[in-house]
Amino acid sequence: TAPTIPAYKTAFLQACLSANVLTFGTYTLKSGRQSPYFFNAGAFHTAPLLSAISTAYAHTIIAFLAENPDIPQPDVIFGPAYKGIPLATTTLLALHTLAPDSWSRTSYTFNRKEAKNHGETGSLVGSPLANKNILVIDDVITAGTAMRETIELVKKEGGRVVGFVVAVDRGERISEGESQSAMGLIRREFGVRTARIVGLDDLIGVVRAEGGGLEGEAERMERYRERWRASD
Ligand code: OMP
Repeated sequence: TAPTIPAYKTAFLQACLSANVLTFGTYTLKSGRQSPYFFNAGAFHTAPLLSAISTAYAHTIIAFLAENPDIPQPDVIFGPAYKGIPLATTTLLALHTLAPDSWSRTSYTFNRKEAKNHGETGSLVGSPLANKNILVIDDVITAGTAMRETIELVKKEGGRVVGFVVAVDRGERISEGESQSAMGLIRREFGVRTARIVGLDDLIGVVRAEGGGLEGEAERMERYRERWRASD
């Protein structure tokens, strides 16, 4: 029998397609790669879409902590600016709705892109991170540059990164000459456990299932996957 896909994951994938969160064309990525698809977390800007993505993060986080019982309960959900800001705040609310007893003392935090030097100062909004257990959430991981900056920022503020959860793991090699994935690098180099709502295989699956003129897009995604697929 085929493994059952959890309802939250199906709802998330459907939302990606119906709201044009997942788009097709020729995109130049932050890493300079040319991709036939793009995942834009900024397109989750209505209440039903925010609900779909935050519920999916919350279920993914709860399963991740259940599978890794030695990970301490996070004190803070950290979402890097800008796209991580609504993701961290709504995910914290969704966690609290699903399991209020476990999440009523957890905070959210995000960084400012520009440090502020009047009023309350500093580069963070939300809970301080010093000596806290921090669960980082981010939208997409490709070559891992954004992830590295975020982990370094949390460490600089004195926080302990206890997990890293992304909505979309593109499953790509960190560079042309390397076979490991950016998520693999987080686990090995930083010793941080990781989880994802979906990977590229899930995205291709939903595009294939949609049929209706998206066959060409699915094929281009499959060719891209062959070109950039990481070993783990
Ligand atoms: P890396 O820093 O190479 O891992 O790229 C991840 C970042 O690229 C994300 O945080 C996004 O800002 C952006 N991005 C997307 O938003 N969606 C994509 O599908 C691909 C990228 C990207 O540029 O790789």
